[in-house]
Amino acid sequence: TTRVFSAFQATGRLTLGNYLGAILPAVRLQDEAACVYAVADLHALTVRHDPAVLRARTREVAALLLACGLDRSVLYLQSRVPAHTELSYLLESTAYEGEMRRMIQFREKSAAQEEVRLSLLTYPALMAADILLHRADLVPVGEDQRQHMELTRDLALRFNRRYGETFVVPEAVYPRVAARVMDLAVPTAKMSKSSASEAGTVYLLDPPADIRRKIMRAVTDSGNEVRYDPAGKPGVSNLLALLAACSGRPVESPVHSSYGALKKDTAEAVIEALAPVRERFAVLSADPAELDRILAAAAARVTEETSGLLAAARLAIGLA
Ligand code: AQP
Repeated sequence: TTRVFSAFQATGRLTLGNYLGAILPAVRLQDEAACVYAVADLHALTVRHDPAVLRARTREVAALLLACGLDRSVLYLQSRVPAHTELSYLLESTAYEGEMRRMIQFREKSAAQEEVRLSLLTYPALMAADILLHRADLVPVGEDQRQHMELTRDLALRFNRRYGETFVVPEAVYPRVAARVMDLAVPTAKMSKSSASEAGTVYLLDPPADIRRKIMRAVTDSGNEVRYDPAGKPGVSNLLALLAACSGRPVESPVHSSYGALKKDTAEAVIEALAPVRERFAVLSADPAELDRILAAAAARVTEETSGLLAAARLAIGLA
């Protein structure tokens, strides 16, 4: 059977970008493959954080992923399986410093901070460890992870070549539409959890009125023609992609006579897509003990199922 893995950082509240770029594709893959998903709480330590907030966000992200429909997969917390950090070290010892410094995400995030944590630089090694630990064939991710996915494949190939066949070389799967959801207020920047622009970011738990307001105020382009053209019309194209992804219809169908009509349709489609998520999240939040039970059982299972791969990697690299 095909094996699927992906992870979601607990750096903030999950956004519509996370949902369309990775969560929805991950939900769909459950029908055809063995799926394992993680809340990447260790990755959340790569930028400034507040311990109490991280703990709360981690649980929120886990409950939200279940509410989104990832309830037919193994869902666990990354930090509960120490194999991730151990394998990450072996991959840090496979990767080169220059490779890490070239990563766009590192360059962008480090430029925006005064104190850059060392873990932000080594982030791609941990991400590669997450994926390779599970011998994943497929990794549903958004476009922003393309460079990290290529590095993951490079590290797997390099390790296999040097030390013997150990890792499965994974393939990324990007969604056909909405692989890169843009910020509604700044349509040339990706919508992001840790973005300063709350007005441009739709969070999965936003009440319908907030979603409607954010989309109705979305920055559009000059002119008035509704046409899918990401380079020339980033704002309008972003709305068309959101509408298509949320309604399951092709981009540019139906045809819209004005930006206003497009915004209205998009807002309603997004609200409708997220309504069941909000409802299921409310039910799950009422029973925190059940969430603990699910996460603990999953971590135990993952620890057991990944011990063989970790042992093989240790042996291959020369640890006695
Ligand atoms: N704007 C986006 N459009 C499409 N997909 C997206 N993803 C993130 N933003 C978009 C995808 O969501 C998955 C989980 O992302 P992550 O938690 O690993 O963090 P990220 O990629 O760094 O995304 P964020 O939301 O911008 O988080 P922060 O602000 O913490 O960096 C990934 O598959 C990602 O591609």
